[in-house]
Amino acid sequence: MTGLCRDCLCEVLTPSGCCPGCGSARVVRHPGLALLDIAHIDCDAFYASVEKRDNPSLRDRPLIVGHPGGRGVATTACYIARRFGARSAMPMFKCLELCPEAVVIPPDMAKYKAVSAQVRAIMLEATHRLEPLSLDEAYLDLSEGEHRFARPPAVSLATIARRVEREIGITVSIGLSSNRFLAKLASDMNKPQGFTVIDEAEAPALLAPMPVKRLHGVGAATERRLAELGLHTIGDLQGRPEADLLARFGKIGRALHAHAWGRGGRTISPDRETKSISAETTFERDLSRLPDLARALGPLSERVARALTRNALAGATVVLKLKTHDFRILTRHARLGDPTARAEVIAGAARRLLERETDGRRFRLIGVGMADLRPGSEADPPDLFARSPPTARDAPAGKETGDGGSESPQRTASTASTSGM
Ligand code: TTP
Ligand code: MG
Repeated sequence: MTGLCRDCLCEVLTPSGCCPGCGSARVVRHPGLALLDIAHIDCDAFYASVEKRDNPSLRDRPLIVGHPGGRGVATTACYIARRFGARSAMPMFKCLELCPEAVVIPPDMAKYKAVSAQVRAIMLEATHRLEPLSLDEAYLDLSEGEHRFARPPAVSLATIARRVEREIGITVSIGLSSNRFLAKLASDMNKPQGFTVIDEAEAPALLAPMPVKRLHGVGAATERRLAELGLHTIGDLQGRPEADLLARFGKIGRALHAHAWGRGGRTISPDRETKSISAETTFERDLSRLPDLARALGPLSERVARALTRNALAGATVVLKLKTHDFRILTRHARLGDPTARAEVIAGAARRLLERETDGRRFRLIGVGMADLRPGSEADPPDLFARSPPTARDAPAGKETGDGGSESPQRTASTASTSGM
């Protein structure tokens, strides 16, 4: 099979043009269509698409999902709003400057979670080798399973897209390749309603003109370091020997080299665990004084503690996140003596981290998170003598990145997340 009609799902043998069976123009053609089996599926403008589905009068209007009037970021800009330059993760005020006629709707997380579960259920019918990355995206390994020989992976994927459209009323974009990195890159290339196929042979030429930040793991800091070496495009990276990148960047250098040539891992981990739980808030105005900043820690720690308890987890590392007035993100970590799920312990450690950062700088956002997660049964062993605060063996090294770095700006106020690819 080299061609597939996305509407009637039949094999298309003609080298170009519409589907001879149903006349649809939505035909995917690629020589590797029958062979490639690692996919990435990502819903299009997810929150906005759900809102448009539920209120058809919004369908042809620019829509931004976010808190109106707030200082936070837009969670989603629909594709109409994107024509005006508005983007997901852009500050709300900027989105509305670019697209003043946009309708703004506050997010309804419970609804998006329910839709996410429905999409996931459809994907699970194609394969149980499914690794969700967030509410609206997942990797799928279609190399085995009951349908593998009866149906090529591409047919399973087109079926998923068609069912999501017809049964749930939103659209997805699909990337099909031989590894995770290329599959994710592919799903992003022809949004919305894309179905993009890339094989490893064509990857180097396709990647060469792209900026290095398209590579997984290249945030603002790595991008700067690469730029200092004159490495701006993926093609520039392809020109460097692996040994050179390894010497300069260690293990990351090896991964950069592999990804630049389109190589990457294939392993899909269906049972990937939650790696961190966090909550954050954007202030009405920038704050610099410790008492003002610290006021947010209690409620944030409560939210984190509740999420830990809900998931029967405890955390051994407290993470404080701050965003400076000029949008730089700082993260600081404190390892606890014992894992905890108690809000006051989390807040105490976060406060000690905060004390070191309050030197007059102005911050627009603060977040508290827990990493190094363990089963809840390991939390808070009884302290026989006193309820003294736990010893925080603070890890001195923090991470500092600019916006657009490996850490995404305020995606949602509370998140349970897994690490990247
Ligand atoms: P994305 O898949 O990054 O974006 P999207 O689905 O809105 O648009 P695209 O078509 O480009 O995939 O994120 C999925 C959802 O996650 C998005 O609808 C809302 C939420 N989100 C946030 O809450 N904050 C953010 O900063 C971003 C980027 C996304
Ligand atoms: Mg999406």
